[in-house]
Amino acid sequence: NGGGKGGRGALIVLEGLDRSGKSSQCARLLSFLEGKGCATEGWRFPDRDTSVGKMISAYLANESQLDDRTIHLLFSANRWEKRSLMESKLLGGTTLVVDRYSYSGVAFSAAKGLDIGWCKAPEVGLLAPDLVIYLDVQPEKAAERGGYGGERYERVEFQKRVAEHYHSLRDLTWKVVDGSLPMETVEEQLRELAMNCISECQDKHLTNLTW
Ligand code: 2DT
Ligand code: MG
Repeated sequence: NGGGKGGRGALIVLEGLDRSGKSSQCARLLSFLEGKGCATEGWRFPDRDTSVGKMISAYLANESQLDDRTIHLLFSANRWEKRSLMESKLLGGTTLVVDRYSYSGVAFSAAKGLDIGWCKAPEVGLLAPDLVIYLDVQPEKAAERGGYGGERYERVEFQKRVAEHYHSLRDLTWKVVDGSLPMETVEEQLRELAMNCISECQDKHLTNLTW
């Protein structure tokens, strides 16, 4: 692993609006860390491969309709079903670079008008990230980036409300990176944040989200 001391891996989460560059930056960070000889895996939520994930994917594609609270709990269940694997990977020394996590869960559902405390409740007890990188891009700018893919939530007015909720979730583990900077500049900042995090968390215990 990163520091070669046999410590645990880091849980690194990337968050941001749709088209903020998360997926591209996750891929770049992953290959950088692999190149450094660091045991790393790229994960994403929703994980559309599980049976819960397939229900979520159908909902996002507008192929099914679900009550707002029901879909919220499915997104959360999709993280819970991966929790034990996540824990064993991290304890085994593998760093996970995760594209979206509980913050997406809360920000997107709260943007629909659900109570934020209610949205946070099912996330309590999931593993707490060591580092959350928020790729900050104006909703209008994100929308200009080659447009959206046509899934549910991909509308600029909705994304503006999501951005406000993301803002209210920021805490000490968050690093806000200006996602409107050139890709290479963003990439460089992420590398440094990730490397620091990996070496710092080796001797730290894993903790749970408390909220
Ligand atoms: P992707 O475009 O990244 O596949 O996300 N979402 C995501 C939620 O509403 N709740 C969640 O818990 C998560 C992880 C964000 C698909 C959409 O799903 C939203 C965008
Ligand atoms: Mg999307």
